[in-house]
Amino acid sequence: MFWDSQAWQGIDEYRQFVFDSPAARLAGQLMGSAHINFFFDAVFVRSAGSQFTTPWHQDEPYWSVKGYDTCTIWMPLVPVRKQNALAYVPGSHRHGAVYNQYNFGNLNPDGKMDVDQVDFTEIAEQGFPDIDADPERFGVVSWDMQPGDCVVFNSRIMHGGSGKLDEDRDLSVFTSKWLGDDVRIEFRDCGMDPDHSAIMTEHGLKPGDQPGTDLYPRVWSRAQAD
Ligand SMILES: O=C(O)CCC(=O)C(=O)O
Repeated sequence: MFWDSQAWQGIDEYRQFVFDSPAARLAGQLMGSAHINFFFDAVFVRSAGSQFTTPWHQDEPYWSVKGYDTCTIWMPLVPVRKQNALAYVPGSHRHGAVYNQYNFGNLNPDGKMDVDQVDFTEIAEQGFPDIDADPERFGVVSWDMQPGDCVVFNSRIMHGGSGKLDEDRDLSVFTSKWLGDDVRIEFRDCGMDPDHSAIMTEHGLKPGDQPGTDLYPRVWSRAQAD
C-alpha cells in the first residue's frame, strides 16, 4: 500500500484538479456554502489482493479544523467493486457523539511514531461501534464505481471498510478535502491527524480563525459563480 498527502503544492495535475475542476463548486453546492477553501489531498494506492482495510472512523474529529461544513471527495481512478470500495453509515455525521476512534498514527510505518498521534480515550463518550459485526443494522452503503465517479461525504460521517481487495483488483484513489462556511481553525489537546498546527501557526493562523492564506486557498465563491 502507498499513501501520500498534501502533495498538491508540488504536483501540477493535483493543482489542476484543485483549481480548475468542478470539484470546489460541487462541494460548495452540496454543503450550501458561500465559499470553499481547499484543505488537503490524500492518495491511497493498493496493489491487487491487498488485505489492508481502512478502519471505520470519522475525519473531522481528527483535523486541525472544526466545522460541520467539511467534506471529502473520494474518487477512484480505476474501476472498483462495491465490496472493495469505501463504505459509509448514512446519517452518522449527525450523531454528535465523540467516539473513541482508532489511532491512525499507529499505522505510520516510517518510524516517526510521534507524528499524527491522536488519543481519544480522555474525551470519548463511547467506544466506536463495531460496524462490521452487523453492517445491515447500520445501513452501510457502498457502490460499484468507474473512473469518473466520485462520492462526496461529510467529514463527520462514519466510513471505512475499503481496500480488502479481490486478487484481480488493485485500487488507486485520489481524495480531496474541502472546507465551507462554518469551519474554523481548532487545535485539539487529544492530538490531530494530519496535525497542521505547526504549519498553520507559521502562516499566522490561530484557533478560531477562518482557514485561508496560500495554505488553504479559497477556490470557489458562490457570488463569483452567479
Ligand atoms: O480510501 C480509503 O481507504 C480511505 C479513505 C478515507 O478514509 C478518507 O478519505 O477519509
